[in-house]
Amino acid sequence: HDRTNMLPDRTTIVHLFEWKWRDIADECERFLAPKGYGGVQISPPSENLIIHKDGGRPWYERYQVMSYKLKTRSGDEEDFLNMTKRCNQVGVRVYADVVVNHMTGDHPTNVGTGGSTADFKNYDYPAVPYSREHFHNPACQINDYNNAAEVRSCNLVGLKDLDHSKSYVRMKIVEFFNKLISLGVAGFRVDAAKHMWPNDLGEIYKKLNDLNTNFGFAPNTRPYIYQEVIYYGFEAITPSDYTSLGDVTEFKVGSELKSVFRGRNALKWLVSWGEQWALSPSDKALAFIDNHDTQRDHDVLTYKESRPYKAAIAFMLAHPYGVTRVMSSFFFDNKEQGPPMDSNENIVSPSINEDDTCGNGWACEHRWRQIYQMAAFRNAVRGTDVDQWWDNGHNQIAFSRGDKGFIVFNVEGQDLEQKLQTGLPAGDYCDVISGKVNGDKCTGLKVTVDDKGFANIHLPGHVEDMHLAIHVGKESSL
Ligand code: QV4
Ligand code: CA
Repeated sequence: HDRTNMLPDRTTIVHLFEWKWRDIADECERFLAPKGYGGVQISPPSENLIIHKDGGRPWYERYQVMSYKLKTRSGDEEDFLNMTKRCNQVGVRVYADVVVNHMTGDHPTNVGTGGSTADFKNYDYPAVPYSREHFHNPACQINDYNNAAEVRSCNLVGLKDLDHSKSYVRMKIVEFFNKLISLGVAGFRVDAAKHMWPNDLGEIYKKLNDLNTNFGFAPNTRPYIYQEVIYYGFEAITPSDYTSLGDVTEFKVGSELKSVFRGRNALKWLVSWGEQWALSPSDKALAFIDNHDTQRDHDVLTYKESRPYKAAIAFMLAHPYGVTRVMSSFFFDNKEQGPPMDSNENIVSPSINEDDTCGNGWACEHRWRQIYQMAAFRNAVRGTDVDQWWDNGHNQIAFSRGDKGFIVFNVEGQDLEQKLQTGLPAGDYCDVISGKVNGDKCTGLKVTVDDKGFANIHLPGHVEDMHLAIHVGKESSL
């Protein structure tokens, strides 16, 4: 077992953004486990403020906390337990998004998804309970990200900022985390970690229970903690302030690979991908291409730009750097738009199409063949290093992962036509990007590796995907 608490042959977390707990349970059984995904990051399970805007329910209401009751539009505590039981049963771990830096902002209505109310002007949240003394006082707003104290002790976009130096506040948060541990989670995504003092977080983490052995965890297993610390350089607070406490989200993975796969930075430079690109240490990093914030607010690759997006995800999953997370979205035009809902404002479940994709407004990137088969690639090559690096000096590269897998990218208009050393045992392999092994038939490109490990690779410049990938376990001569 590694620090993530995933099964030893699994590697990748899917963020099922705004999914309902019952749907996640179904998805663990029918798709995530069979395809080899290792975990799922869920939306915040704590009761949130109901917000109506432009006739809808903006997704961000879930980041305005009314109480630590487990009642949201994703489900209640019974649904939560149903999810953790069924997901863990099939070996898929659950990571909860925990929002504990703050409660809500000021708002004209004050009812939560669990029926709790609050008096915002008086900082009164009776369902926790929290009152004025539990928040930073006097209140201030974050304006200057070069001022660490302001970033940590003032309000983030008007959200009332908890004072974690208070032992009572820490205790309430520890109770909340331990409740989730008792219900079978494997770890936490700590929202807005940058806005909390590392020492206070350390005190909280120390008091967390070991994971619940009733859900298949070994005795003495610690929760996997990855902390949201946005950093692109040039700020007072750095991810390294938090790496002694747990992992950190590495936002530069998405920003750097965006430039590369849009053709604005040569692929050959990826030979030194990792810490040499000023990324956090690999054994402390949660790597991802986009998340629910950056897909709305930043110029990153998303499902909307699918060709380079799939290639960037493939590179991330093929490379040993970090713990990897894949985003799974609902379609949106307006950045505040919440998940698909019915006339009673209940979230609508994704429907599942014949070809594995989703309907009802869900993008389900994790179900795209080019993505889920790369999660399986990562599982197959785990424990190996990057080897057999090849590049054409520009935007065509290839590398192996030991003798387990081999991947090629062509981000140039020109065709790639090369005899390359794959590092793989001789055989006929089925490209997991252009197709898949169906019975004993390969529906995509076939790549024949000779007994010296060489293969003739032909990757045209303008085909559907800019990459191809083969790995052991996916051989097929038909
Ligand atoms: C508004 C004004 C403020 C004003 C305030 C007064 O903009 O200037 O002070 O009213 O009350 C929503 C609105 C925001 C509004 C705020 C308070 O968008 O306009 O402020 O509510 O009512 C999500 C959204 C936010 C949203 C928030 C709460 O992204 O827009 O704010 O939820 O609903 C930094 C942080 C990083 C953070 C990132 C977004 O370092 O930690 O910003 N990322 C995480 C989550 C993110 C979430 C939060 C943190 C907050 O990933 O989704 O914010 O929990 O980079
Ligand atoms: Ca804070």
